[in-house]
Amino acid sequence: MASSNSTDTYLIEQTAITKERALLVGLYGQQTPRTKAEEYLEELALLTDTAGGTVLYKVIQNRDKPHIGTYVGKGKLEELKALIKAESIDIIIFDDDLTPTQTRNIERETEIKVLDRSGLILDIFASRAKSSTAKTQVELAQLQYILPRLTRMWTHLSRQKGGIGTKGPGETQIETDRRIIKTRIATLREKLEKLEKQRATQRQGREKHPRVALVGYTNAGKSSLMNTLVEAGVLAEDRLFATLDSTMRRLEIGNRILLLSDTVGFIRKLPHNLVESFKSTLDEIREADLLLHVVDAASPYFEEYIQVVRQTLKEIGAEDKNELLVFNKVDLLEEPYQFNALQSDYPEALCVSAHRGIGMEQLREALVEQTAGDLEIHTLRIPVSNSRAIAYIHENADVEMLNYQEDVAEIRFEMHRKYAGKLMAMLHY
Ligand SMILES: Nc1nc2c(ncn2[C@@H]2O[C@H](COP(=O)(O)OP(=O)(O)OP(=O)(O)O)[C@@H](O)[C@H]2O)c(=O)[nH]1
Ligand SMILES: [Mg+2]
Repeated sequence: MASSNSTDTYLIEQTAITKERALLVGLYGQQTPRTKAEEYLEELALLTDTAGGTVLYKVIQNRDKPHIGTYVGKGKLEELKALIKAESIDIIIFDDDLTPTQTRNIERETEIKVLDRSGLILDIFASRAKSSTAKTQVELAQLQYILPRLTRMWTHLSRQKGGIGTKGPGETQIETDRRIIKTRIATLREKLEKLEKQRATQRQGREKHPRVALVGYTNAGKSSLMNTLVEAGVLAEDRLFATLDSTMRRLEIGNRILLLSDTVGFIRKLPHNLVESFKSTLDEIREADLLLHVVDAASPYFEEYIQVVRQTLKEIGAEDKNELLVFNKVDLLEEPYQFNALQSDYPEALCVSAHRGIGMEQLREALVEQTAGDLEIHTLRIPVSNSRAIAYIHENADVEMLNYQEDVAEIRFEMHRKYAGKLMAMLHY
């Protein structure tokens, strides 16, 4: 922070090249202490930067609850208007979600673009989505976000899609827009269902190995860790939400094969629509046998991040999974006591550095150990006439030995326990 011109307003930086000159606004009070509110704004600034904007000012106001009509109070809004004029601010971004009324009022008063945290996160997701699935998921989330907020911000979009929804008799523009959006939402849902079916087909045959999903707060180093473990060539960047698509790779450790997936990072106040729309990406997490929870050990806020990740896992119905906690970036810990404190506070966790390759051997061992319970070794004698059961074993297990003795096949294999029930049923026919 370069200087402050009032107790609540900070000048962040004055850069020569400015794209969107942004002003960030948050509140502190009984529920959110000032230091917390400042930390949230810091994160909002990172998000703004990721979206390509330049943060000029951060403003926080002492208010227990947002003003029902304008989020900040009347006096503060006047101050903001003056600041916007004086500094040619292009966009004002709020740390909490705004109601449609608040958005409308603030837009009218300030005459600049108004965005809230969810809207900003959606923008970032939209600009980063590459695969067809990610693009579809983001568009669905955006439309669900826009639907209840239809104000004049939507009118330019409906003009773009002019041909699709011609205005029916007696309908207002907003009703027409709503209809267009609802139709589009239905189409996107159908498309996602189709993509989901394709994914399920591609997945067949890969199921015989235990699955491990990398989860964690955004920027914790999940993709970097995946790259170090399997040389996956996944994009890792000092940006929020570098990863939107899940990537799956085989990880061979000794004679054990695991399937490792990299997934989208979590963040505080992740928009609910986004979590819902990313269902198929998040399925990788729900279907995993083990969650490798990556934590940025060098972040002063890592304890809160752990809670945010666990809370989000709960929201997506993955809270009962086995979890292996891994502190990454330990190369950045400057003092030995920081390292010791981590180890005594989280004795079950591992300390690693994806960059320096520290702790990789222990991590590999832990992965084998923690997924071993999912695999069972069986030796069976099966009549060769039961070709269905034999084929099922070949498809879903690692066959270690196979001997044919007249009309019986003796077979030893390692199989995930989830297939045992179905195999037993086949053997009894
Ligand atoms: N010093 C240090 N930096 C690391 C380490 N691991 C990752 N990083 C850096 O942390 C940043 C984020 O890494 P990513 O691997 O993209 O993190 P991610 O968890 O996949 O992030 P998202 O996909 O955005 O959720 C990058 O700048 C990495 O270079 C580490 O062990 N040490
Ligand atoms: Mg990543």
